[in-house]
Amino acid sequence: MARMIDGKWEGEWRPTDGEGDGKFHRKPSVFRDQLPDGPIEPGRYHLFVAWTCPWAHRTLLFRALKGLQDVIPVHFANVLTDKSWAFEDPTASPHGDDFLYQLYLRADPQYTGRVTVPVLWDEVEQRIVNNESSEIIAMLDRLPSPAPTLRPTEHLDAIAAWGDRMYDALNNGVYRAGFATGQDAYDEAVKGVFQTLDALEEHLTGRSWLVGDHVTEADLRLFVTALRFDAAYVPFFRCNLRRYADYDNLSAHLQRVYDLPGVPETLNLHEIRKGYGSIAQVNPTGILPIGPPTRLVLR
Ligand SMILES: N[C@@H](CCC(=O)N[C@@H](CS)C(=O)NCC(=O)O)C(=O)O
Repeated sequence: MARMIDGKWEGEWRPTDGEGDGKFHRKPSVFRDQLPDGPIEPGRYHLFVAWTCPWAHRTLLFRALKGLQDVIPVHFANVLTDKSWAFEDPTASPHGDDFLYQLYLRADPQYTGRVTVPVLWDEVEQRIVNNESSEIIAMLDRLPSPAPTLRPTEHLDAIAAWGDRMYDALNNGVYRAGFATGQDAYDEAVKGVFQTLDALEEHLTGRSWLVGDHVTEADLRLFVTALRFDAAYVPFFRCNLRRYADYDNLSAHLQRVYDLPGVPETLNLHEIRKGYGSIAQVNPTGILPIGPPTRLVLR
C-alpha cells in the first residue's frame, strides 16, 4: 500500500494496492469538482504534473492545443519517491513544497487515498478542484478559447467509444502487463495491448485521425501511450511482441499528432524513459537500455 490515511503515510510506495490476484488495480480519483462556467482568472488554477505520467500528459496536451498556456500555470513533480511525487527542488512548487502529498494535505489535512498526478489546483481557495485527468481535459476543452474544440458534439459518442476501448486494453493495459505479478495476468493484458494496436492500425488505413477529419481527444488518448510505447513499455513493461515503430499507420499518426503546434513542448522523452526506468519493480538495476530505436522525428 502506498497512500495516505487520515493525512498520514501508510507503507512504502508500490505500484499496486495488492488485491492478491496478481493484477494491477488503478483506484478511482477522489477530487471531482468542476471549474466554473465561462472565462477563468489567469493564474488562479494551476496544473501539477509529471513528465512520465500519460494521464498528466493528456492535460498538458489539452492546455497546449487550446492555447491556455498563459492562463493555467504548470508545475512539475517529476521524481516518484516513497513519499509520493517529489519536486526537483522546492522552487518547482509555488508553495515551496518538497512533495506532492503536501499539496493534498493543504486541500484536506485528513486526506485518505493515493497521491497522484495530474492535479488541477485552485490557488485562491487552496483546494484541489479535480485529480481525474478525463474530467480535467473535458473542463479545459470547455474554457473559452479561439482554438477549435477537441470534443466536437457530433463525434462525442465515437470519441467515448474509442476512449473506453483504448483505456482498459491499451492505456492502462500496458500498466496491467508491466505491473502483473502473475503469468496469467500478464498474458491476458499483453494480448489485449497488441489486439488493440492491430485494430487501430487497421482503422487508420487511409485516414489521418481516429474520428472525423481533425484531431480530437481520441487521438490524444492514443498519443500519450504511443509516445511511451517503444521508450518505456517495450523495455520495462514487457510489451514486446512488436514495436510501435513496426506499425506504419500508427507511426504516421504518432508523428502527425507530435507535429501539431505546441505538442513538442508537452513532452520530454528523456524524462519519460528515466521515470519508467526508475521503477524498481520493473527495472531493479535502474539501467536504461539503448533501444529500441524509434521512428518519431523529434523537433
Ligand atoms: N485516474 C487518474 C490516474 C492518475 C495516476 O494513476 N497517476 C499516476 C502516475 S501515471 C500516479 O500519480 N501514481 C502515483 C501513485 O499511485 O502513488 C487520472 O487519469 O487522472
